[in-house]
Amino acid sequence: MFHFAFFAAAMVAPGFHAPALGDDFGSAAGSPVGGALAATPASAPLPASVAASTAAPPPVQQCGYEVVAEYPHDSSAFTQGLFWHDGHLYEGTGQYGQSRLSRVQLSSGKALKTQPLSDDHFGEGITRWGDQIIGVTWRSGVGYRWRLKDLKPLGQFRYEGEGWGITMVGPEMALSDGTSTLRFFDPATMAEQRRVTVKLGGRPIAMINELETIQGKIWANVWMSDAIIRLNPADGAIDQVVNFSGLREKSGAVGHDMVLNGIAWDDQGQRLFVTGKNWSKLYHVRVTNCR
Ligand SMILES: [Ca+2]
Repeated sequence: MFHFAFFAAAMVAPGFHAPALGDDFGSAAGSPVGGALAATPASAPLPASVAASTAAPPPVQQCGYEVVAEYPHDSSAFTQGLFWHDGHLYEGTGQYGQSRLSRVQLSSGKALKTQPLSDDHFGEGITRWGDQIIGVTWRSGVGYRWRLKDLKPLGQFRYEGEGWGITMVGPEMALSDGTSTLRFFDPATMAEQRRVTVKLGGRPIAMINELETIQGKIWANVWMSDAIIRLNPADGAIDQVVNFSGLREKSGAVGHDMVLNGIAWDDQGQRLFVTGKNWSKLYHVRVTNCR
């Protein structure tokens, strides 16, 4: 039977204060979703016209994980953005007065170079666009551009609403803002191009947080949960959920804010890295047992 028990566990986490998430996941965990998916084999043959007109939600794979390797992670880093480029991790962190962008050495977890944000900006997601790094902030409506090679600040831009996670998907920059909506921008002008609603079995899923583009799909943390979802950037439909239950405990994280957040993909080495806010470990993980 299709179930999302680990979402329920996240909903009752100490300090949890986001009933909207519970509503969404409560719906997703109910039998209508499971029944619909269980009754729809992945290979169900549908005429193209029917498939297009009904827009049935895709089957959703559930997966586990295994740890391939663990590395040190700066436990003062309130991880909000993470990506891999050319042999190094890049990390953006939050908290007022402590937000920064860093180039990080994988083996030591040490910052090789750091650039602070303004004290009145709460840092959020970061992504690479060519020879720039773009970053957003939580509630100030201000984004940053830095030069990739030396993290030199290149300027700022403005956007509407909150900033949570960002990732480049082809020529577009996807932005999450804590709702179920992903907005897509032209990274040159920051003009909004389009929006999608992230959905699981046809139901919106909110609290979409840190993002990563892997082989054309968007992977995302879901705030206050141990789940990482994979979705189609064209329509927002989730087609895979990876349950990272146990990793937070393994890392030694105990605070209620110290949740799984931060996904980086090393395309050349085909390595997936995950960590969490103020965790002392960063993990190279492999997704396993999908069903
Ligand atoms: Ca990322």
